[in-house]
Amino acid sequence: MTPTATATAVTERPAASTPATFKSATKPIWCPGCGDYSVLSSITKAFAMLALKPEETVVVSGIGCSSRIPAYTTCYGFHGVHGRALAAATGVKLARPELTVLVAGGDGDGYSIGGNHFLHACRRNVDMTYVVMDNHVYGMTKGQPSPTTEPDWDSKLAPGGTGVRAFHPLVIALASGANFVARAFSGDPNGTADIIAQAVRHPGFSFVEILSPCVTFRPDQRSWKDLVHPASVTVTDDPARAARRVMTDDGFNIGVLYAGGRTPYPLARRAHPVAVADLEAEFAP
Ligand SMILES: Cc1ncc(C[n+]2csc(CCOP(=O)(O)OP(=O)(O)O)c2C)c(N)n1
Ligand code: SF4
Repeated sequence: MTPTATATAVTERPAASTPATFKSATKPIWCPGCGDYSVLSSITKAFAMLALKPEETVVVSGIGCSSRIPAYTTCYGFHGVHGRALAAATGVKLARPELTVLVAGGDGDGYSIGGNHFLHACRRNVDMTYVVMDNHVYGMTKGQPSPTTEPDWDSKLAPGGTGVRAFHPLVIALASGANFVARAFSGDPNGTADIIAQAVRHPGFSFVEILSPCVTFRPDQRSWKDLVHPASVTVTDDPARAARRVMTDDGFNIGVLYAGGRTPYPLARRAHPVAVADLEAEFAP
């Protein structure tokens, strides 16, 4: 073997994964300063921390600025319809239990049109991680209030505010049976990566709510960096205790708030997977 051939063989050996392993060549088109850039970095960092491989990992989303994330990774991806990411991801995980499934999206996608799927995904407790980039607004469609918008947020599209009480995703997740509940902040990419890694490792349905500012339609959210603070309480496995805490905190407590012990939905690999050709034959006219 020539020295050149030896050098080639060494460089071709698969390297340990790094965050860059999971970043695709597609350049994000988010607004400069959008919190979602950091969330993308935290997700790729978490995957590298967990020594995952892109071909063993699936990123599923619906529609929204935040839901563009699958295209920016080298993992398998599914960019589906608005509000249906959790349903698609549940199908992926049941069909291919050996894959790591991460679902990503926004508060509009996940809590409004996808709200019903959110409740039942928590309840089913299928082993996957759901990351919501919550900016309290519909960013992609130019600034309509979302379920987590403050009732008095005054905007051109909702003069004087909606007057409607905000949805509380963490309490809803706890009440519905999510097995891991955490809050993170996009401005703390390392802390967020660590929380996402813990969420992926934890069995069952893990929910990570990430405060991720929309600098274009909610410039006021630039102040979030001064408001967030580490949760002053240790993680609990008691959902009622966790719910009481998050109902009375200021909404800026960052950390893992609940890690439960519910048995995840049983995943069994089909003994005889159905061939795609056979499935197609069933639908043939
Ligand atoms: C069925 C359907 N209804 C409505 C829309 C329009 N739509 C696209 S994105 C979006 C909201 C996005 O907001 P969010 O999920 O919070 O994500 P963000 O853009 O803020 O990251 C809406 C209403 C759609 N694409 N499909
Ligand atoms: S509109 Fe808001 S959420 Fe969408 S890319 Fe711009 S800053 Fe981010």
